[in-house]
Amino acid sequence: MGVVNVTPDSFYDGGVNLHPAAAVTAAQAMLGEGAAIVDVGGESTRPGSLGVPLDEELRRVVPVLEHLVGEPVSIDTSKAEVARRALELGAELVNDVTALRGDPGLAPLVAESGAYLCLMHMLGVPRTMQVDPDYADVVSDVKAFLEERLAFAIACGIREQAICLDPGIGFGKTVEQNLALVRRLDELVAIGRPVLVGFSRKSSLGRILGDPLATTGTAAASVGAAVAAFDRGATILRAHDVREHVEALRVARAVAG
Ligand code: HH2
Repeated sequence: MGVVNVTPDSFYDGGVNLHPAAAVTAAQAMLGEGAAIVDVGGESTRPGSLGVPLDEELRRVVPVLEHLVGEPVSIDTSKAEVARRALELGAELVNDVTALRGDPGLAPLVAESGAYLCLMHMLGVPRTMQVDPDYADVVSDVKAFLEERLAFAIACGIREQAICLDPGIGFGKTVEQNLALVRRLDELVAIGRPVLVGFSRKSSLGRILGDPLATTGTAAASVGAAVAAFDRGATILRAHDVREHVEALRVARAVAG
């Protein structure tokens, strides 16, 4: 899954794809490099972010989606109205970092449209989520949350077969908590739905490599995390550097047989 942030302030690619033409070119390049789908987002959810109003999010993503009609697209939003416009324009998957806790209009929309859905774990809200995140056991807590959200989505009429789950790397987690979620990913895979992991460029990678104040990580570090997640059962890897991830994952898959 290639990442296309149509934002001025995303933690890694903020501003790069704010112009619709740049975002479309980036998305097409990612698909050409082997991404199975591109995840288009108009709101940063980086630590400390405040969110954007509906009209601004629509203004950012709709022109991009209009140019990607016919391509495999995911919409990274927690707003039902943004998802509705994206689905009208052919998006196949709704990637909701609030796991249906944000906008009450989102679940019925996804149910009615038959779209795919990603349910992600986040502790708290982006503005404060990195302030001393605390769990009894991070993996068990995330697993219980994802099981509850999966049951909720199914109760809302969303097809179980259309749902994937995501531990939400960096969303209210320390470096060690992020690592534990990948190390013990098999416990989340055991829920029985495909697992998506998005470690790409996140600050934990830079911190593991020795910079305690890092806000991002290198492409090589991202690939290392993606391959580790793949080895433990992740089947969707959300990545900014698509070519590098596709090449590494092809080899990892060949080794796995
Ligand atoms: N991470 C980000 C955004 N959306 N969605 C899922 N399902 N999983 C993730 O790990 C995930 C996500 C944050 O990364 P990015 O989009 O690059 O940054 P920003 O939120 O600053 O735009």
